[in-house]
Amino acid sequence: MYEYIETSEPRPGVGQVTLNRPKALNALCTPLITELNTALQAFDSSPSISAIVLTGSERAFAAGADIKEMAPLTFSEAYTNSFIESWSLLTTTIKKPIIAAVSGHALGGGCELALMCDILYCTEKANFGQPEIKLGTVPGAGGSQRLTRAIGKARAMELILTGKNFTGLEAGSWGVAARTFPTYEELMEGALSTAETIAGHSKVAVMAAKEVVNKSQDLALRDGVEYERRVFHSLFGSQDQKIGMTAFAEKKKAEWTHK
Ligand code: CO8
Repeated sequence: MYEYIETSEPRPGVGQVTLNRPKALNALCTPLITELNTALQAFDSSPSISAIVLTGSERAFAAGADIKEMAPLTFSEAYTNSFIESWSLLTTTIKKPIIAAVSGHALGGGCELALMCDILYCTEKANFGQPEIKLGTVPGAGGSQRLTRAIGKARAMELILTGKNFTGLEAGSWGVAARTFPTYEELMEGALSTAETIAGHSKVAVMAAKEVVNKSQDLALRDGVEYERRVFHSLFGSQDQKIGMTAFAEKKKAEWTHK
């Protein structure tokens, strides 16, 4: 069905998208991004899926946007065709949480794709970086903004101006990665098991939780707290809030209706 990605449902409630363009180290050509968006939208609207894992191979999560595709692009082509705008679907439209499981190279657009996800897990040896400066350009899919928010201006400026890479261990110690793992197998087990834990909760509450946490990146604190309270109030209208709190009071396991 797909040429550049694979999809599967490896655990109950969990959808997995695996970037699969091994000859180009999962370089993110436009058809790959189109397939990725289609797969993410399918999982987002599937009633049986509650959480998504996005991964690549052991060798490469993604080695960046496709340099060979970009090399001949002109300004007017990029501008009039809104080049890379479709990448932002992951951050604007998808309501279910996405866990990036990063092993190997996550460079340029690959690093940016991982940073767009809601939780980032990686191997200790993962190879992150924004090397665009070495290609005569700058990050174009949010790297200068998301990396800077994640690790602070001093480190982000140094990395983006030098084009130097950073390791998975550094990503963990700087707070880019929520967890790091010694091996690829442990990484995948960790990502799938976290996704399964999330999928065991009320889908309505999970989607609302993703929404409010992400708002903290866009809104001032006072507006964000107000936004959170509105969403919190609105969840009193869900069946799952009644089910969850009643089950606690009755010392029973909550049986979610996801409504
Ligand atoms: N684009 C296209 N092809 C690539 C890319 C890429 N980003 N990365 C690797 N490949 C290809 C290589 O050309 C090679 O193909 P071939 O066998 O036909 O020569 C194949 O993948 C294997 O690569 P290498 O032989 O180079 O493998 P190595 O193990 O020696 O090196 C590296 C691995 C270090 C990852 C190396 O391939 C490399 O430096 N790649 C480029 C990394 C990079 O600069 N990435 C940033 C790209 S710019 C970017 O992402 C801007 C984002 C802007 C927003 C998004 C816009 C869409």
